[in-house]
Amino acid sequence: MPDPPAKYRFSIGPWNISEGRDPYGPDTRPAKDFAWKLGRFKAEGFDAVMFHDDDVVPEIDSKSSGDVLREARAVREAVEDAGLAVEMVAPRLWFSPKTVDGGFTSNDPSARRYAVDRSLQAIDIADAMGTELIVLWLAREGTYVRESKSYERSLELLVDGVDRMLAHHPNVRIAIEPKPNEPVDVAYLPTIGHVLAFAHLTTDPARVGGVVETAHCVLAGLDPADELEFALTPGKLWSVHLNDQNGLKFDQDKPFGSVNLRTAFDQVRVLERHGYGSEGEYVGLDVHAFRTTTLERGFDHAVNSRRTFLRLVDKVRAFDEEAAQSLIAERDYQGLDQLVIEHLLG
Ligand code: GLO
Ligand code: MG
Repeated sequence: MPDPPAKYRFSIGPWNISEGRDPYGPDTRPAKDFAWKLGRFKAEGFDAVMFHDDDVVPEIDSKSSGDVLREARAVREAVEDAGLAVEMVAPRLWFSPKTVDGGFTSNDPSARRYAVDRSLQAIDIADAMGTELIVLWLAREGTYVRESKSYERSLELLVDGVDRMLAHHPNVRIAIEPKPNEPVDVAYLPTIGHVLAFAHLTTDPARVGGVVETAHCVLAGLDPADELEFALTPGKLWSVHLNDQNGLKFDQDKPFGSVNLRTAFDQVRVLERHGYGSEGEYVGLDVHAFRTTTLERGFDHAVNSRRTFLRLVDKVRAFDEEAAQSLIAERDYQGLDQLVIEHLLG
């Protein structure tokens, strides 16, 4: 197993500085422009930016492919000028009126074509921005009404879509981000287990991996550390979206460690043990400010998540593994449990 990197590198998306809107009320903070966000990212110790295709090129569907790529190159320059890198590009397939019934798995063939075309264009954008990593969060690929679609047919359509993406560029790597629900009732690829099994249905499984997000694991009733390690073991964890989630409710994207510090410790521990980051992977933070947050504090959730991660790295490195091993050998899991708690209490 590789050693953990001497220094972790962090990524964040422009959407992680948001305006506080929820389904019940409007914005609570004014929007900040992209240049301001880049400045904050750099100043607060971030190394790379995660992008949706339309974070790179707003109004993307109304622009020619030449204009899209020109704008992408300009954004790359701005990112590099700010001293940052581009981690990944994700096609935002869930906003368009065309994808109300899903993208790749819509019952409408023109929606399916749109999803594939837009995903291929996202690969061109990634290429222009100097990254090979595409993140695919399949937000609307699932059902509200089970009888409306066949799972088998939907899997075939998803495989076909991903195969076309793989064929589009010889170096592209597709990291699928599983989530069990929201916005759909029941998603087709709800866990990292589904994602890695799915990878083997495609023409080039070596170029299909995963992104694990803490909150999505909690929503699936699973342990985020186990989900991370399931992908780490075969070398398939190509990014992470660390955050937190208070049980089974709407997706919260809380600061990392803010709900369950012990689970956060366990997540950092598996990343450390597997040398995550030593192949250039970033620690992505997919976190949102609380609606109550003021503009002045509008990036603290990200700064705090990064700080908590680094403090937990110290905690993991200072953990008394020898004491843990001897308690394990005695089958004294009660003692082991308290060892972890005392360690976290400091
Ligand atoms: C939502 C997802 C979302 C994705 C992002 C990248 O639940 O976590 O934030 O990570 O759109 O595709
Ligand atoms: Mg995410």
